[in-house]
Amino acid sequence: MKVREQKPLIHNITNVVVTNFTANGLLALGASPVMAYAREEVAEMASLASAVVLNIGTLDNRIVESALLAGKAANAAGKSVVLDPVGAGATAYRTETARAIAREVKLAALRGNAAEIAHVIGESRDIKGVDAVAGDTDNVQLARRAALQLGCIVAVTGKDDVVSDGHSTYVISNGHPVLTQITGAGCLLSSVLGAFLAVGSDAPALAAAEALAFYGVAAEEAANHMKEPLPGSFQAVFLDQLASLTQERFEALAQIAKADKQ
Ligand code: ATP
Ligand code: TZP
Ligand code: MG
Ligand code: MG
Repeated sequence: MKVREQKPLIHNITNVVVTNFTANGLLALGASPVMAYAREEVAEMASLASAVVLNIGTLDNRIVESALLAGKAANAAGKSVVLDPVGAGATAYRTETARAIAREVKLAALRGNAAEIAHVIGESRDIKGVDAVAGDTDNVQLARRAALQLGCIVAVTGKDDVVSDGHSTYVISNGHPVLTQITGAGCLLSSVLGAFLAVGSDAPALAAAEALAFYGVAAEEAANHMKEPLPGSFQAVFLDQLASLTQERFEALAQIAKADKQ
């Protein structure tokens, strides 16, 4: 696994809920996390890093300013930027901020639940705080539309995940329902996606699909190692699986299907 070999430095500007879980998850995966928020240093840190992950989970004006500075510095240095638009659609401030970042920063990837992605591209969907409300939305078409509109990879996650760059689209059917009981499962996934994009690929949309599948397989394996996958102990076993899942086991269990008509 290239992330374990290259140990990319991932600069996260994230929320106060998930900071520790994100850092530990990236370390378990084999990447190197750093959280840096001050406007005096974010551009420098973003240029040093292999990828920048921007997350608006607990935003305020200083964070937004830092996110824009870091995103633009990463663009100038040719580093990948991932945006997690946590809660876009829940409040006008979140929606506007996510759209402003997507407008002003050249994103490599946007990752969120269906409601968040829909709101970033000016559509509407039900959202409850930062959590999606289950519905029968067509996430394949949503991911395609969003990717074409924003000109980046879009990952719409939920029971099944969809990754699209507007041309190639993949459906990933790995994962485990207990992930919905862990705050930060999505936020950590956005940072894991940043790590997979940071190590470079000829086919970034496929690399993004592999990031989501790797995460989902690690969750399945963790649950299989437990008598009962309850949220508290699952978190620890899940981190263990991010660290120990082998390439062979991953390839045997990954469920990545191409959604495009052949
Ligand atoms: P939300 O706040 O709506 O839960 P999120 O940002 O936490 O969104 P999710 O969509 O929950 O992100 O995705 C995080 C991980 O959880 C992904 O790997 C996804 O595949 C997985 N996941 C989410 N729901 C399920 C489910 N019902 N069954 C299996 N895996 C799931
Ligand atoms: N409130 C603001 S950010 C946050 C909460 C609960 C964490 C959301 O994390 P995730 O990964 O979307 O579940
Ligand atoms: Mg969640
Ligand atoms: Mg989320």
